[in-house]
Amino acid sequence: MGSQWVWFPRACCQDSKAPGPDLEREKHWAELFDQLDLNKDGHIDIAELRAGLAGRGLSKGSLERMVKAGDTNQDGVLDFEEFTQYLRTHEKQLKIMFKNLDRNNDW
Ligand SMILES: [Ca+2]
Ligand SMILES: [Ca+2]
Repeated sequence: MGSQWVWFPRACCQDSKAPGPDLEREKHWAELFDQLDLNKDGHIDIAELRAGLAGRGLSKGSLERMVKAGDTNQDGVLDFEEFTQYLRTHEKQLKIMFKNLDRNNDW
């Protein structure tokens, strides 16, 4: 085995958007979305966000800002597209938050 290298296509691994980790991440996001979408209608509204993130020290105002920032089609709720888009752009600050969620709630 040792000397047998597998050469991945350049697009796979050199790209900043390697499919592997990205898929992993999206899977994780899908789980998060599912957890937050309490009534399973495919959208996350402020009430669900508040329920899901209750006790995380987030004010109603900051949740509203979160939804507003992510709600690109302005229908007042986040669909999965908007949710992942929001996570993508705010990943760094959200990572801390979701890390806490993981630890405390076994997400
Ligand atoms: Ca919902
Ligand atoms: Ca929306």
